[in-house]
Amino acid sequence: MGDTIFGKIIRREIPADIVYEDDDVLAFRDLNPQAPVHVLFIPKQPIATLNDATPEDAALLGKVLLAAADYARQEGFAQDGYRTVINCNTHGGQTVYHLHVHLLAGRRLSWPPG
Ligand code: DGP
Repeated sequence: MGDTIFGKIIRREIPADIVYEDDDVLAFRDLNPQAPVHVLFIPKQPIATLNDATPEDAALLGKVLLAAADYARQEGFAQDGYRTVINCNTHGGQTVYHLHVHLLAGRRLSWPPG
């Protein structure tokens, strides 16, 4: 599994605005925010894309999603709502090949995406 910029963030080799961490999950603010709140939730154990996830990763992926939902509740925007996105490969717009969940909030988001 190739290392990515997110591996460097996990290992504190490069800085990031970390907002949540537990044994399995790390969350930090996106460098290029697309909404007033834009946080990336990642498994510390890297999975390149959603295509690479296996049934053994089910609990880990669940933890990543639940961490995002907990964060939304704690930050007070769960009721207004938010969007979670996992981009996969080229057509999905994935640029960092360490699976991550985008959590976008703080404004009404348009749908469908472009
Ligand atoms: P995606 O396009 O789905 O692969 O999203 C990758 C996101 O990662 C993109 O929104 C920008 C963000 N990003 C890339 N490099 C860095 C970095 O070094 N630090 C932080 N905080 N975010 C980054």
